[in-house]
Amino acid sequence: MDNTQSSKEGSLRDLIPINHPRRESLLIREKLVEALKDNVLTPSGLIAHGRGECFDYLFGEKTQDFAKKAIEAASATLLLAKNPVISVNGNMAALVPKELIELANLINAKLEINLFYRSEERLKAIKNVLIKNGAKEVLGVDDELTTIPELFSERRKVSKNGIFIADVVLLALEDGDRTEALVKMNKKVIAIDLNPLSRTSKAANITIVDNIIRAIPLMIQKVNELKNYNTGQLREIIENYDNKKIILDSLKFISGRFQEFSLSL
Ligand code: PTJ
Repeated sequence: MDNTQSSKEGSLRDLIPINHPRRESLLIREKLVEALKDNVLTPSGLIAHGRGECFDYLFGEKTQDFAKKAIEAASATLLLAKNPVISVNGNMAALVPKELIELANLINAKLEINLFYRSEERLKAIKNVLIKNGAKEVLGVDDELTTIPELFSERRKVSKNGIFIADVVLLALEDGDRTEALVKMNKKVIAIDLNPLSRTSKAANITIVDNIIRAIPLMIQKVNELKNYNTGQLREIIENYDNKKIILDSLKFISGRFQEFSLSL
């Protein structure tokens, strides 16, 4: 790509009118397009985002109660974890790099890059983004790797000191197989996924049906609120949490939205 072309594309953001009703959403798309040019995002990451946008539209682009409850249980789980790991992929690094690092610092979690479309180029680009945003250590790139049993995608490659020994793994925009494999390895999986029907959402121990753009900052807020709770109080939050009910609530919300739309016609 020559310089003229890239500077022309760089100004696409300026084409979005300030008062456009979908401005925020369009600016997020531009962020992803930039990340694609920098090799942080894989082309399929754009498609995955589009699927997410569709669900987010149904949720009114707001964090609904079922997500707030999951965020509370997730925050309590992360605070009680001995070896928490935040698994980072291209979309997460493109959209919430600073917030991921802030959350990792708060809960003393490791950051590990784990990609479906794994390549040396992307690993380096994503690591650079995390380091630029303040990460001290990023696993999954230059450290010793091992493999998750019974998993055949590139996501099977995990850090020996990270996901492999983690007791709690926070992940997002996942394809399902790895979540199922991690749960089989007795790890607690917290998944952020706007699609409550996905295999990831079904397999995770805690499913946050929300956009990572809102969910990660809300988790930072919640962890700050819960960090003074004692172990008993945190355990109580987790014991009272029912993931199946949360997913059902999100499905009920979607059907309610369809009814609302049809009544408004
Ligand atoms: O690991 P990488 O970077 O090589 O990229 C892998 C992708 C993201 C391409 C891969 O995991 C993939 O194809 O994902 P899927 O199967 O499309 O699943 C992505 C899920 O994330 C879908 O259920 C979307 O609804 C959901 N999603 C998309 N954008 C967001 C989201 N969930 C939360 N926040 C979002 N912003």
